[in-house]
Amino acid sequence: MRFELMASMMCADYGHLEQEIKNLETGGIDSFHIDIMDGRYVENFAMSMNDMAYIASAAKKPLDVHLMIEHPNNRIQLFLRHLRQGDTVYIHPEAEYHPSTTLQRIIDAGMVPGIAINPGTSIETIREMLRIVKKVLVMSVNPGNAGQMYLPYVGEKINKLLRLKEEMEVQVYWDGACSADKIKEFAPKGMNGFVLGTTLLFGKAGRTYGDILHEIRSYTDTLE
Ligand code: S6P
Ligand code: MG
Repeated sequence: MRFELMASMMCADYGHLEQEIKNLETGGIDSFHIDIMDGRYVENFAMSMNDMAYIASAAKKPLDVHLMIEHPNNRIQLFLRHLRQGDTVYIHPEAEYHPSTTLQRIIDAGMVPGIAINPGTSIETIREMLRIVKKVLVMSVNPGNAGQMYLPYVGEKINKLLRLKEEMEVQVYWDGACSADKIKEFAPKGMNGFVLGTTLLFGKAGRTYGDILHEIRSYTDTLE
């Protein structure tokens, strides 16, 4: 069963960022998840443009850029110019007056357009946008921090979205507190990928990224 694994780079060791990128790529990561925050849409400042630009220059695998910023349309070109064709950019629709305009700019620049939806955002409010985007990043924690608790009411929403994914031609990704149980439960239902942070991937002393990623991929081996 094929699903993508993305590394949440706000959880990486910034003292050895180049080595972290190499180790993740050697270990088999599929892409680098970049959490951009502005201290307004979310209270935190995690990563910013220079972090993203550095990772874009050092990584061979694609970037998966999660913009947690107000009015991304005002700043989108600043971000897009550092990215490569095929990288993904997610916006939060409630952070923009006209999200479809912003999504069109992402498409015009050759990037893959996505929306990130908060735990409290219902499918009904973003349903039309599913026709425009290729990917939906479902937040199972409120945006702003790594290391939070999974919010259980999100599970039913993900099930609903997975039932719509063929009709709407979207891919569905998990972001927040991603654990082994969640991958075992949702990968077989058609989830396309999972963002891995402190819960499963980072800060696991004595284990290589390769070992961890190999183990995660084996969760669904018996279900092939
Ligand atoms: C949260 C952010 C996420 C986190 C990820 C970390 O604002 O969008 O991408 O970095 O959730 O994973 P974990 O396992 O520490 O929750
Ligand atoms: Mg994220």
